[in-house]
Amino acid sequence: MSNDRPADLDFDEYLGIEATLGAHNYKPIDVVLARGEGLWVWDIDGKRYLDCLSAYSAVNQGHCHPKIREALVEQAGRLSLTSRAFRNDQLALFYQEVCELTSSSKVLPMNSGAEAVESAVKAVRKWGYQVKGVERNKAEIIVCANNFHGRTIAVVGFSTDPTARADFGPFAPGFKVVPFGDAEALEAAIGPNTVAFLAEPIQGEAGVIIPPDGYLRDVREICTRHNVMLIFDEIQTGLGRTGKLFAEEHEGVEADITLIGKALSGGYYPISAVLSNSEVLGVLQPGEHGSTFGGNPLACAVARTALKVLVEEGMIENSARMGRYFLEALRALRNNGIKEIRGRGLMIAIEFHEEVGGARRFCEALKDQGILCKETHHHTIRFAPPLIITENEIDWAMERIEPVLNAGL
Ligand code: IF1
Repeated sequence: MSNDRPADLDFDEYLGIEATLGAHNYKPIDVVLARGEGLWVWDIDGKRYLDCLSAYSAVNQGHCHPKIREALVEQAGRLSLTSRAFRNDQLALFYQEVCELTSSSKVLPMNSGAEAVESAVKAVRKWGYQVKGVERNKAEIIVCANNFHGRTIAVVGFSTDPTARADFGPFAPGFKVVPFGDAEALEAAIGPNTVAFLAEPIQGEAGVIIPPDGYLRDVREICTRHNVMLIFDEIQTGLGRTGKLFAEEHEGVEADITLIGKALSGGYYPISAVLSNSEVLGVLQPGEHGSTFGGNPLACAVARTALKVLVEEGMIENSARMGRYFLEALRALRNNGIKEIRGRGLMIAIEFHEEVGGARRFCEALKDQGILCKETHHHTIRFAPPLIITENEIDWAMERIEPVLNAGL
């Protein structure tokens, strides 16, 4: 399918202007995309690619899902933004539908994932002082090594990635780091001022790091026993990515606070949310927290439809089935350059041995074969296609992945 309209610039002009006028805070794969539909995106020359990144799991529903687009356009023609100085006719409906779907009883709507993380940090600190009785300005939150929770100052302040932290200090105090996957280390780190434990159920940016079986159950039990709030950041793992609505469900546990974003709008609009209950979010009083766009009617209308199609079109179940199929196909690859293939649902990664020399060149070669994916932490490729992928399309991808991996190793 060709583009609906000719590109305004040619490839080199796009790259030249970005290099000159844009901050160089990314090193993207050099493809200039112009259109997206479902699994597929097209560049300015009309070349088609299978998207195996899904905008870092923000387009789980597939690119430009027609029903989400329709909701966006319809609402955009009626009312886009009121601020929270007034009420609007979409927010309460979003609250009802997201709470029913996620078994939550209180919601705080924000815009980006990092804002949801920051909002949860503020709420649990206030809960610590006002409910748990922690000494003021002494609240501690425990996080995991190799975490990724966003790019704001407080959040990068508790990152263990030197690249994310270098020369951005000074940072906010009140955070302790423990190894991911080690429940005993968590318990040992809890003190009288601990108010919460914040973790991704599966670490995404770290390279799809799946904790040992039972870890989520263990941290749930430890947090309950010590009256510490358990916060799961499901901004990337949530909304079907791992084959369940939330990754926590793989161990049958329920966090006190669940953070969502990204696919909450199917890639159409920035919206995130802190999902919890009155004990935690009830500590926030008028004027203590907010955001110009938080809970706006356009975001809420889009999110309502994004959640609806996720469930009604069986995307969560498909993620589980196709994840097993994709993992099995990848594990059939016989390459001694591959260190590990891991994943849950359609959150999959291939880690290469260091001597292979990095994963970027495979992403470049796969791009030439019509597959878009992205390396993380140098030696790992992530595969995270939209949750609508079928066996035929995975077969199509494998016909290209195998020769690229074999040629390069
Ligand atoms: C970039 C990474 C992924 C997230 C989790 C919170 C946030 C993210 C688990 C913050 C965001 C994005 C950020 C984006 C690339 C992407 C990413 F590589 F940066 F780490 F997915 F792995 N919690 N992840 O994954 O949400 O504020 O971005 O809406 O910074 O380039 P956000």
